[in-house]
Amino acid sequence: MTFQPFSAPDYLPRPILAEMQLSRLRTIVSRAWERVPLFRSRLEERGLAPQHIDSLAAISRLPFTVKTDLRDTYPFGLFASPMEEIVRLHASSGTTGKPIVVAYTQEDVDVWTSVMVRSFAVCGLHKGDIIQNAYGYGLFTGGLGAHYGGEGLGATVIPISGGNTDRQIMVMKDFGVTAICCTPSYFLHLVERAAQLDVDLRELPLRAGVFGAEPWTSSMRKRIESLAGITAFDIYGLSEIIGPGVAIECPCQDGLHIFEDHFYPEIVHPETGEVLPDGEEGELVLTTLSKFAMPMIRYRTRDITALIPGQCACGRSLRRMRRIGRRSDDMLIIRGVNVFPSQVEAALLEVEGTLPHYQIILTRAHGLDQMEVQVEVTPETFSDKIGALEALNESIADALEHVLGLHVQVTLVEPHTIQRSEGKAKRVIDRRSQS
Ligand code: DLL
Repeated sequence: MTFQPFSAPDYLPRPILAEMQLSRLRTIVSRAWERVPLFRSRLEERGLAPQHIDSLAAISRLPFTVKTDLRDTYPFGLFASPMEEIVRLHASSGTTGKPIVVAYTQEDVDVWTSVMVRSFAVCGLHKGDIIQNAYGYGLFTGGLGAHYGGEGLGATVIPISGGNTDRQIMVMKDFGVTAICCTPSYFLHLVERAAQLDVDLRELPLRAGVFGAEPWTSSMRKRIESLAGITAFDIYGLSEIIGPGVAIECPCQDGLHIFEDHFYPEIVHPETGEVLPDGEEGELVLTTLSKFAMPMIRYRTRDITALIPGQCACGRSLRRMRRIGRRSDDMLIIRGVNVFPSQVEAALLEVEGTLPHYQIILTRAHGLDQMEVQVEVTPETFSDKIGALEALNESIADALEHVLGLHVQVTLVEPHTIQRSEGKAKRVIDRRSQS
């Protein structure tokens, strides 16, 4: 593989990288202090000011930022740039009906593009590659993030977005696609559909997949790689930090390299918040070192991982994290869409004739996550005519689709059929690993 100049920061000697991180950290803390009232007041409560950040270790004195901070300041309360300097907004689902909103200046979009370019380069992609971008375009960061990265690399990008699997397969075949980006579960679905259509992906020029936005396992990777004859790379990111491009797997497939020149990682104990040493599993906390429009300081991702000690065999100096297997909160990721059980509850409360007893059942069919919502109806409704029940079913499905942005199967059940719990209700039954 030829060395790409834009990949140079991947190989910075650690002391130089640390110097760069500290100088960027100081700038970003000062910026947040000057421009984000919530951050300033939290610092003041602790008797801290930007000048106290005199070493990288001092970061652990700074307060955490959590998802509810974004919700509580919805939509623009954490912005550190005036709207005239903001060139892009994205959004992702929160725990209530309102999404969380994230902002980018032109410089931020350029940083995002550069980390995506570097991510693709790590996966061995280059000018001349034809990238089928099947991440959703829109408020979700996957589509545009991968799009700009692919173009920035000089590759040819096909902005096909998600869905319409038969067309995806036709395009992949007819356009000579060499790399694809989408969620791993969607790709597995695509592989299975291709088999039904008698298309053998192993005979196509496709050689790499850049998969992320949801947890997946190494057994899923093996399956994908052998069925499609490709190398499958794990890409990680989140809207609050930038989108995809926070970390990427290299061909050693032994953890994801974090772009530490832009994102400073820590692992903390999910309950106590205490910083844990390398190798220990905990919650990933990220600080953006270069984002202007919306600096995120010590953001609690809720993603559980560990920083891997030692250097990678690929020679990059960037530290690695283990792939994300789970989250510490209850956020579900269904076909790449973030879903919170509380959103389902909120939607059901709006529909008359239902009881607040429901259960979410997750299964996997043909590689795709399926979500069924079982809802108890009131005894009055249950004794109604079939037509009335059908109408109710439809209005629940519509309400859920409106809130979640996802079509789910709704099953109405008799009162008292859903098991009650003495403690917390078990809202989610996840059978995905059994299917
Ligand atoms: O999912 C950004 C993204 C797009 C990443 C495309 C990779 C590819 P959000 O919608 O804000 O952003 O969701 C972020 O998704 O906190 C993780 O829980 C989960 N997630 C993202 N990538 C991975 C991954 C995008 N590779 C949330 N493995 C994160 C496991 C992932 N979970």
